[in-house]
Amino acid sequence: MALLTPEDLANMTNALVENDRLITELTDYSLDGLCREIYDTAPHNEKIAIIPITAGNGIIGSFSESLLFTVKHFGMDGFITENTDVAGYYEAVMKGADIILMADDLAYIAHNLKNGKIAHNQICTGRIYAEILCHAKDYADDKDVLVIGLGKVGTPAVETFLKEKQNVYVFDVDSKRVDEVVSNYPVFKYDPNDSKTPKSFFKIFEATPCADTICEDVLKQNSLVSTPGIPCGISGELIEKYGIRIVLEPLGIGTLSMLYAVF
Ligand code: NAD
Ligand code: 2YH
Repeated sequence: MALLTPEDLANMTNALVENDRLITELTDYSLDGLCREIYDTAPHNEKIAIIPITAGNGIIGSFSESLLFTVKHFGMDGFITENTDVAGYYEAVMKGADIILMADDLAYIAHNLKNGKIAHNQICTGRIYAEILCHAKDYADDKDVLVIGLGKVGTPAVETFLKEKQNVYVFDVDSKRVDEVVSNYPVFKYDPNDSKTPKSFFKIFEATPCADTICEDVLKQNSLVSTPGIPCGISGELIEKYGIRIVLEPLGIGTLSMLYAVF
């Protein structure tokens, strides 16, 4: 399990604002507008409590602050509890929280205490980054999408692409995982040696913990890359050479998706 670091979050506020601007340009929906569209939900003045959790590797500098920035940036009401863990949970409830956000090393969840809905970051992150590719206007005619990384974020992305009637080509460094996904879903193995497989793609989704997973061969001029993977899977050199447009941000996009999943 890859853990976020304070360095990953250093530029998070600018990245969220910049990605929201790009998503609006690509889809005609602001990020919160797109979440509203895909979940068919909306905020109703919920009070959102963010509880720092010390379990495992402990508190990550800027993690809670980045969540609070996301909440406030999209016009919602939130606070970070003064206490951590169970005492923080008690404090959140006593202060009238409607929704709890909290993460340990294994799971980052949103739980709506009023309606009982619960959301997991990996599922909601895969979903929103996939939906961004599906809603990108200039890329709507081409239904082929390459998914790199078939883990806990990549798999819900595959499910989202299938729901959105895309032709899904999958790749993972773990060939057993590729075989599992190909046998469980109507998707194709990405195989550049097979004449029926597209060699390059306008739409690429990446969710791995590795750099340089997106190689030159799979790129077209102006491909759109939607990637929650940390670190970034494509080099700055390739981004420039192919005029790649890239949606990539370490925490806020997935967090907003989780909140709309529980409204
Ligand atoms: P995971 O471990 O469940 O899955 C990662 C998958 O990538 C695995 O199947 C692995 O075999 C594959 N992989 C590893 N190296 C590869 C390579 N070189 N080429 C192709 N496939 C490769 O991890 P996850 O929970 O799905 O998370 C994936 C990434 O997304 C991590 O970097 C995580 O930190 C990040 N993440 C980001 C956000 C966000 O908001 N930006 C949210 C959640 C997770
Ligand atoms: O970053 C993580 C894990 N990768 C789980 C999220 C799944 N994508 N957890 C964050 C831990 C936060 C810490 N406990 C805190 O500051 O509260």
